Amino acid sequence: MPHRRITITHFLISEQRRLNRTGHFTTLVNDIVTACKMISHEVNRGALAGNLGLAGSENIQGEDQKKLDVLANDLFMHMNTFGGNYVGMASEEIDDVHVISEDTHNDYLLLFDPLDGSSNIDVNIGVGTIFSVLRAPAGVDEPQAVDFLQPGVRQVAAGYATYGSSTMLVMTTGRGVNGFTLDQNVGEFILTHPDMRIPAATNEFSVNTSRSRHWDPAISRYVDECLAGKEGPRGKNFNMRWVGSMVADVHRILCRGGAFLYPTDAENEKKGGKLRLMYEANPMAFLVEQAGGAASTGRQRIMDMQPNALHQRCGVVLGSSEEVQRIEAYYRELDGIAPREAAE
Ligand code: AHM
Ligand code: MG
Repeated sequence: MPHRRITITHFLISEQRRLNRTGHFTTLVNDIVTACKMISHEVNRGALAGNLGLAGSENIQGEDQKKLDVLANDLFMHMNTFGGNYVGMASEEIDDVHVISEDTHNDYLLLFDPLDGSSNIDVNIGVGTIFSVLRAPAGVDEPQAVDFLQPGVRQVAAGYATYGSSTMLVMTTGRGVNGFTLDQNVGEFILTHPDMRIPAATNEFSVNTSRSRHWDPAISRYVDECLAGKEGPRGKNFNMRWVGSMVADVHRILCRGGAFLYPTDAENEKKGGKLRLMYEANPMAFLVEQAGGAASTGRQRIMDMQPNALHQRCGVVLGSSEEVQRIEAYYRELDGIAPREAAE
């Protein structure tokens, strides 16, 4: 019934009442929500607003920025500055931390990838925004990069907006994962996917197989076994999906399970991998774990990693817990480490 719908603001207020908290955090999330609505609008207008194509600049990682990368970054920074919730921000698209000097009640640090999956923008495939919120260390009002280098277990909130066939916002504050769909007519995110859960078992995996010649034997073994299907060691057929926008691939996994792999390999290991720990791996790991899944580099739980640089990259293996554990077991075997049961 339309009049019984729960908006994201109402959802946050009821959480706030239940946990006896102040409204501070609700205003913080509201600014993220508004920024995502504005980015959604710009992504939707696409070519009509002249938003497609290159911006003619490079980001810190030497990647060509798209016009929408730059626009989304500006929108996200602007919308989240005014509310006075943060002492600083860090973005995949900016070199250094952005200090917010306005004298307000700010306690938090915001990290984000303003437009994930940029290579899909110009071909009208789903893209998204990923965010992660950390508490600023006590007494810090002019944060340096080191203040952001907190392990993922310290995140107080994380989520993403996906600009796909509909716009959704999926988030966690450490008490499960909830998904909201943007009602474009009303301009509100409505709770449509309460308590999202990832099944422990799956028969779907997600990996860019064009990189298979660079993979570690542990990843090759896992994928080969999936491809062998019913006749192979897994004894069942697997399906494969790779959108090439992490937001879209992880969203599918939160909806129906699966394993997502972007491992370090022989070609990307000098950079540490492909995906960014602070803007992509940690927030997605928080969501996936909160939904009952697992998130690992293959050798270590992602959220336990001590970051050493703002734009650090890492290997990512996440999704249905049985698959992630299987891949971790293959890595242990490769590294000559005793299986977990025997080691503990
Ligand atoms: P981006 O943040 O520059 O868009 O890069 C991250 C994206 C992920 O969304 C996606 O999983 C991956 O890069 C795709 O990489 P590839 O093009 O190698 O398949
Ligand atoms: Mg990205």
